[in-house]
Amino acid sequence: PVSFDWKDPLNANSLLTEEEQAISETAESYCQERMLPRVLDAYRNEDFDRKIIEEMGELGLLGASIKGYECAGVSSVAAGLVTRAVERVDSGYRSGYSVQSSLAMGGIEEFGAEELKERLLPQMAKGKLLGCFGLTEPNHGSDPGSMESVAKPHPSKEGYYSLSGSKTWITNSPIADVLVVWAKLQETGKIRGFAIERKDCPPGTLETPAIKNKNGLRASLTGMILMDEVPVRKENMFPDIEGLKGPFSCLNSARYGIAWGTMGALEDAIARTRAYALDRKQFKGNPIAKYQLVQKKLADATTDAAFGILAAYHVGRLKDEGKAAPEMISMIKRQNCDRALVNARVLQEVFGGNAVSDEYGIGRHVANLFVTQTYEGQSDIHALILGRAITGLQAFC
Ligand code: TGC
Ligand code: FAD
Repeated sequence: PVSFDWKDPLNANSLLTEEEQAISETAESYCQERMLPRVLDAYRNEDFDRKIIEEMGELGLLGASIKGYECAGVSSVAAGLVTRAVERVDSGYRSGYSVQSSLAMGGIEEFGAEELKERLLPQMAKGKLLGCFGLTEPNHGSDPGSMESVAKPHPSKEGYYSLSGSKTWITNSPIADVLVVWAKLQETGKIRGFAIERKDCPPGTLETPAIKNKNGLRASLTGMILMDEVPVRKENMFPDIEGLKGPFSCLNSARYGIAWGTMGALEDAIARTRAYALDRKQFKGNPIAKYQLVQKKLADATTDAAFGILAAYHVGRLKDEGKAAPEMISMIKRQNCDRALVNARVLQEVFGGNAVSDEYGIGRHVANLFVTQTYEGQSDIHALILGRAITGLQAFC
């Protein structure tokens, strides 16, 4: 008879090409051997080791699905497998990775002028330049279309725009070299994308203070972007895209990645819980894994992870065929983030009092997964995107 593997219950591995399996193995080994030993201290100290991005660059994992510009040009499924490997360790590390790969590099690749791509992307692929993506503002999160950041011709520098405004909750911003920022062009009132290069900003025009004391995603750096007449070369504005379509196109790739990533976090929560439940004995020396209520928690979580992986895999294949509608991505982003959070929270109970110790890792996943459910479109916002597609009626306002 065919045997059942609780680590891959529906044999999703059999759907992968040899190249995808090899990329997944490279990413999993790196993440388990090099990232995992760092995460507990990083989480405790709210610290992100920038060397991680350079190490991932050396392995060819950054911007992995981009073709050209010294990027690997792998399939969307392979890129998803890397994301899953990183988030198996920690959602914060996956955030730093996703923002670099999908939002900053992805945005520049999709919309930047050729000169900008050639200048920045190879350096970003090596991890020598770190990117961030500024869409959210203090007064406009779910509704970025109302943003207040503004770009206008620079009053004293010919060939430059001047950007003013503030962005908040921006992953990587405190140490980013390249800041992809969305602002309204004053002349037209339309949203445009700009690649700000920190090295070109005169003192006092750009500040990126860190947001400290987070109660989740502590292994990722988050900050603001405060712009006071930041000069940006006209060539650094994305030439042919205006409106929300620009940032949302970048978000399609990042949201797709989160659908894979959160399944990695859930799989790690399952593995940790299974090991703990087999080891911990209560009532007549029985391992708690023997009890039906504990087994149901593991069965529910394992089923949701297996379904979530197949859904992400399927949308990845459609994406490469140009057949993935944004609503499909909303569906898997919402479902996988929600199910990862709900299941991790239930699995946490299996650890009893030890769940409260950060040594067991489960509480870290629960706190992180709340954030994944919130950023890149909070789950209820994705429900409304789906509701609009189902009914033809928009319920946002
Ligand atoms: P709406 O009328 O729906 O759309 C405006 C224009 O945008 C186009 N569009 C899309 N294009 C491509 N892909 C998509 N997914 C698109 N969604 C919309 C649309 O076709 C339209 O184009 P056009 O040419 O007709 O102008 O705009 P709305 O203002 O009604 O939007 C409502 C809503 C709720 C859907 C949207 O604002 C939304 O998704 N809100 C959520 C905000 C969000 O996701 N923010 C993410 C910030 S980045 C982040 O969180 C990074 S965390 C990363 C990490 O650390 O891992
Ligand atoms: P709000 O928009 O104020 O929403 C609050 C609540 O109201 C939510 O539950 C929402 O679903 C609900 N709500 C809002 N409108 C409606 C409606 N019409 N109908 C029903 N319910 C509604 N942003 C970036 O641009 N770049 C980044 O790199 C980035 N990184 C982040 C990292 C972290 C750690 C965090 C926490 C956030 C990050 N964000 C980033 C911001 C993130 O995308 C926003 O927090 C998110 O989009 C929600 O916006 P908000 O926080 O302003 O919440």
